[in-house]
This record gives sequence, structure tokens and C-alpha cells, in this order.
Amino acid sequence: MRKINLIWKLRGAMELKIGRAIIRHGAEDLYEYSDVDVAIVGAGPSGLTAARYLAEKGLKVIVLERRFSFGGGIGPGGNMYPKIIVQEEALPILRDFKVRYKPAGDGLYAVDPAELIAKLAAGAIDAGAKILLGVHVDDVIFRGDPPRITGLLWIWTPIQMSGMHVDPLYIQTKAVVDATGHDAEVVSVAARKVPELGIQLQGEKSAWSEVSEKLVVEHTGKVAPGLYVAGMAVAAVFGLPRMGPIFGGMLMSGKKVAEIVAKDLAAEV
Ligand code: 48H
Ligand code: FE2
Repeated sequence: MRKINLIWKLRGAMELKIGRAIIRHGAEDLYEYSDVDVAIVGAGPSGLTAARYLAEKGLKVIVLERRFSFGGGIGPGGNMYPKIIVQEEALPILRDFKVRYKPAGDGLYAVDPAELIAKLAAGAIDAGAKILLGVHVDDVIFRGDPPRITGLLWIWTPIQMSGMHVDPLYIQTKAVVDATGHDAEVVSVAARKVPELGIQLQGEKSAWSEVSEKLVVEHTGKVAPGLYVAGMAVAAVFGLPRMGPIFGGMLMSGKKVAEIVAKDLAAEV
């Protein structure tokens, strides 16, 4: 008799409410963001910058990040010295995000990595972008002749890390931005699995900071219909030199890809 009473008392316990709130609202978000205007893969400097400027234009934006944190390569600064260096041309972007900077001589400015991560992410979120953490993007969807990238496939990162095969879920999108950094993971998958797109990855070249910073921004943009590239991934796709620990080019590339994607999508309406 006493046992039955205890079970009745437990019904509707706080734990049940917490669990159900997580399942309902988590699933609601996944449902809502399974169909977007722009899917950005990677929440590093270029991806977060792109997210803010795209969301600000009223587009529905999701950022898919493999880790359970954002910032990509910002956190480690330069070989773990806690400073991020940017050049003068990128200062307007820092000002947009209200990131503080100190002159470091020679047209360079020093920024605190934690502040940069926090404010880039807050800027993207406040502009309306959704950041989904712990998701690994491992495939693309394409349709049509000529082919166009129309979606992505994702699984939870811990599942991907476990090595167990679990079938992924989809996100439908009008544009994908590969902001995955050095490995250009989305463009690599598209090049390998959709040869019709005719993408040839050139592979990143050795460091030449001032040349790379310019070329990365210059080459930022469309790789194939529906597929765009920003940040360090641009060097991998177009065979450009790396720049080492200077981040202005990443921010400018993120802003540029946002402008290009927004313009292309507006022209398609
Ligand atoms: C989900 C993924 C996947 C995937 C990767 O590396 P990042 O910081 O990328 P960028 O391009 O914004 O910035 C590059 C910069 O950090 C850098 O490395 C520089 C300037 N290097 C110069 C040099 O010479 O070395 O961020 C990419 C993000 C990371 O957070 C990854 O976890 C994430 O993308 N990511 N997320 N699915 N398949 N692949
Ligand atoms: Fe790097």
C-alpha cells in the first residue's frame, strides 16, 4: 500500500517536467530550423560574422557547429598567446560588434579572444541567427540539372565520434556557406560526391600573411550553385597561402559572403 502511494506522489515530479520541456522545445527548434534560407557550417570567426550580417537582412539563418562551443580558431589566439591580431581594414566590423581593440603598431590591432568569441556570437544571435551546437555536417543534398546544393545532412557530434553508423537528418536550405576552416569540409564532400559540380579543391599553401589576407577575401563567394565558401576554407578551395594568426581576413570574408549570398537570394525571388 505504501509503495503505491509513493508512485502516485512521484507522478508529475519536477524531473518529468524538466525532461518533457527539453524534449518538446528542443524538438520544436530542430523542426523549425530544418528549413532555412541559409545554413552556415562552422561557428568560427567567418561563420559567426556571416551569420550576423545575413540575419540582419531578415534571412532565416542557422549555424551548425560541431563543437559544444563557438569561436573556432579564435580561442587559442596565436599559438595560445591570448591575443587576436586584426588589421585596420577590419576595424569597422569590430565596431559593428562592439569589440574593443588596442593599437599594436604597424596598422595592427590587438583584441581579447574571449571578448571576440562572445561578441561575435552575441551579434549573430541578437541579429536573429540560430546557432546549433554539437552537430556534425557530413553530406550535402543536390537536385536539378545543372545540379544545385539544396540541403545538408547532420548527426550529433558524439555519435560521429563514437564511430557508430547512425543515419543523419536533413536541413533544407537555399544556400550553404562552408565556414569550416582549414579542411573546407562541406566543399570537399560536394567535390567528392557530386562530380557534376566540377569542383576541384586546390589545397592550402604555405604562409604569406599579407597576400593571403587579400586573396582570401577576394576569392570568398560562390563555389557552385547554392554553395558558398568563407574564411580559411577559401584557401583550401582555391589553393591560396595561409596567413597565420591574423584574423581580419576571416571577419571580412564572413561579411563579404553575407553580402554575396543575400544578393544572390534576392535576385532569385
Ligand atoms: C560542423 C564543423 C565541421 C563540420 C568544421 O576553423 P575556424 O575558426 O574557421 P574560420 O575560417 O572562420 O577561421 C579560421 C581561423 O580560425 C584560422 O584557423 C586561421 C586564421 N588560421 C590561419 C593559419 O594560417 O592557420 O572555425 C571553423 C568551425 C570550427 O568551430 C569547427 O568545429 C567547425 O567549423 N566545423 N562544424 N560540421 N563538418 N567542420
Ligand atoms: Fe589556422
